[in-house]
Amino acid sequence: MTETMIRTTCPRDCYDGCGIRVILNDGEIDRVTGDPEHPENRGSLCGKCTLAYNGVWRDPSARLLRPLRRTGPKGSDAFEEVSWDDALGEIAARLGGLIDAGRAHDILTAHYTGTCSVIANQFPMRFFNHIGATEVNPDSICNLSGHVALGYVLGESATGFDPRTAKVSTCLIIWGGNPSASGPHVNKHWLAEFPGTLIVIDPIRTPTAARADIHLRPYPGTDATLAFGMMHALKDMGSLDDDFIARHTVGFDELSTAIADWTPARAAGVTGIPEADIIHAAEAYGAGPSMLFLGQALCRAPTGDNAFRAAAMLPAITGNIGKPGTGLCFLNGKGTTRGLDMGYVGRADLRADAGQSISHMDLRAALEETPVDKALFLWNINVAASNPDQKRLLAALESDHLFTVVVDLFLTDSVRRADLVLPAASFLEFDDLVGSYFHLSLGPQSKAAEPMGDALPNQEIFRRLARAMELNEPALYEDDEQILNHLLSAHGLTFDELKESGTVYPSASPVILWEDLNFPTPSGKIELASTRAAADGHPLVPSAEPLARPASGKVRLLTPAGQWHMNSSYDNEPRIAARAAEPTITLHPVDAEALGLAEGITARVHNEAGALSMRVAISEKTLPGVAWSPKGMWPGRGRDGLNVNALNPGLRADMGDSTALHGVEVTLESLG
Ligand SMILES: Nc1nc2c(c(=O)[nH]1)N[C@H]1C(S)=C(S)[C@@H](COP(=O)(O)OP(=O)(O)OC[C@H]3O[C@@H](n4cnc5c(=O)[nH]c(N)nc54)[C@H](O)[C@@H]3O)O[C@H]1N2
Ligand SMILES: Nc1nc2c(c(=O)[nH]1)N[C@H]1C(S)=C(S)[C@@H](COP(=O)(O)OP(=O)(O)OC[C@H]3O[C@@H](n4cnc5c(=O)[nH]c(N)nc54)[C@H](O)[C@@H]3O)O[C@H]1N2
Ligand SMILES: [Mo]
Repeated sequence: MTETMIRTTCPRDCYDGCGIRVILNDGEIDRVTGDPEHPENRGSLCGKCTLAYNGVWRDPSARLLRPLRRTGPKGSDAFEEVSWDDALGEIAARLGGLIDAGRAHDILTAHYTGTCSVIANQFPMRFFNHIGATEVNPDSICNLSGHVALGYVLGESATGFDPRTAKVSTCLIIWGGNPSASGPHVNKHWLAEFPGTLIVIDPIRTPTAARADIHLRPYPGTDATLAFGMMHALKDMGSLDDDFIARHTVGFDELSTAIADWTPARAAGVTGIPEADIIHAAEAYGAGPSMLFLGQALCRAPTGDNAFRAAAMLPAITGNIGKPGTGLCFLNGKGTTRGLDMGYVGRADLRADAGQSISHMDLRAALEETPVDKALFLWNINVAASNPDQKRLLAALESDHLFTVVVDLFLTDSVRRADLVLPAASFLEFDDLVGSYFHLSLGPQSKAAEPMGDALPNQEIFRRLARAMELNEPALYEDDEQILNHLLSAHGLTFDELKESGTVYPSASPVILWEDLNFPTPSGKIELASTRAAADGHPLVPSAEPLARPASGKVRLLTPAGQWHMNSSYDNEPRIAARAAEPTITLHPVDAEALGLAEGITARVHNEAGALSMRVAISEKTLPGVAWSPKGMWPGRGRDGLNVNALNPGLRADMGDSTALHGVEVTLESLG
């Protein structure tokens, strides 16, 4: 046997962007492992990807291999195999009918980050832009509120810090993020090597929080108050950078007035964090150079944007931006921080008009609204598992009036409710380009095997659909190689060269982002007070006001990323499903006692959106009044045919019509 190796990159929705080695025996994939030469994962892959990529992702009995047409009621799993020509012909006829009737906007497309490789993630939008479909705003299911909030403060949200500059930093705050699950190699290497004081702000004692020098545990929704308490302390201890404030910010006077009332003692009363810890954290951050890592959970609350804006004031008033070892990072965009022409891939300009867009918070209602004979096209997403108001959404997806097409690798709960199912090729089966949204790297996604069965990469599916619809726009047919080389030309690279080298850093030495301190805000400065926010109906400066605590008898339910899933992906990997066999809710001992709930019993967890039966676990890793149950289970595997999103009524954040799922409140009762 001859062993060969192909270098590729993990395209999951994860901070890491790991380097992968695919080991082949006589040309067949033998195993998928971490690349020892990759600077960030250094030879290992996380547990979940190791299991899935060497399990269900390469298991033909689990993968969708052929296009399928529904033959029984929606949700009954009655499908027959059909040819690509027949499947695409039927889809073309249905979509064409709506377009000819002047109803292109009744074709809804929802997609997100099932794969984050550039072409498979964006190219299909050329098709939907060209036909004038309604796009369900992708970020509204995840973090749109954070983008809007940072937009007011900095002018844009996808330029953070280069993690490589951490070497000279003396303090790092991770606020509302849990890399131990959401970026396992960021946690394992980058955080472990961080030279300064680590502060984690999270109600839950996650493994990342457990390794912190200072773990601040605010009651969820009180983060803005904490930020104000810290700003007050920074001012008291003389740690504000007056020169930086004068030259590079606007609105300090307004902010200063708001800070004056919020002594650390008062903030302690609201957040539940001891006053001394707030002062201690402010001291460490104020000493600097300091970094701020804004996790995505911080913006997922009914007052999340306000919290996001408030937290983003810290670097501005202490001058911790634009210098080595400083900055604030939400996400690093591939266009903003690596010069890739991302607009070229999805081509928003192919839209004849401004185009319609709705929020994921409104998807269920849009499907229920008349006219009900809409078309829904899902790709890179599993709305049946990930979206709010799950019970009603599943019912809406089962309507016979709706024409649904789903592109996926597996028979998910969304696929089970489709009229036509199109099998997608996996990342091991086609070439593409991957860029981490944390590290400033670019890696090749390299084809290591032929697509399984008749599966096709997303981009090829939409080229063929365009052909079936006889669309004339040449951009709908551009091939991958041309797109990849266009993108990489910014760095004088070809895709073949990238495949040869594996992951590269377009800039060999650490980059100081925002070094010129020119911000694309109306004032060109950091806007502590934002007239644009005010014009949009938001406060001029963020407010310290917390989100009200749940009424007595209720607890706040947090459902963040878990270690063994990737959103809902991997729940069909048997070795992962075995670890999360039962939906479990973790309560603080104080709540468990008050509610009369013992470890291991089943509780009915409910609110206005729905009800679930869940196993009770009891632990001090949560706070009193806070329940914890990571996302990820497929609803069809749950006892009630539902997962935690049955408990989310579709709460909205205070900006961007974006999800506020960490604002959910529930009541629990023992089922014995
Ligand atoms: N309760 C709760 N709900 C949440 C969240 C939470 O924290 N708590 N988080 C929210 C967030 S942040 C997000 S981003 C969303 C994510 O939610 P989704 O975007 O629904 O993510 P996944 O559940 O991973 O579904 C992605 C699907 O894409 C498929 N896929 C993978 N590769 C490909 C490919 O190449 N082509 C195609 N066509 N399909 C592919 C996978 O098999 C999978 O079924 O969930 C949101 N929902
Ligand atoms: N293993 C794994 N990795 C993933 C994902 C996954 O599902 N599984 N999902 C990916 C996606 S789509 C995303 S968007 C990212 C998200 O990853 P992160 O940015 O890490 O965000 P979350 O996992 O939602 O939540 C992180 C932490 O915020 C805390 N938190 C919740 N509410 C509050 C609050 O009000 N205040 C504060 N201070 N903290 C709060 C939670 O307890 C949790 O520990 O992860 C990505 N990586
Ligand atoms: Mo996300």
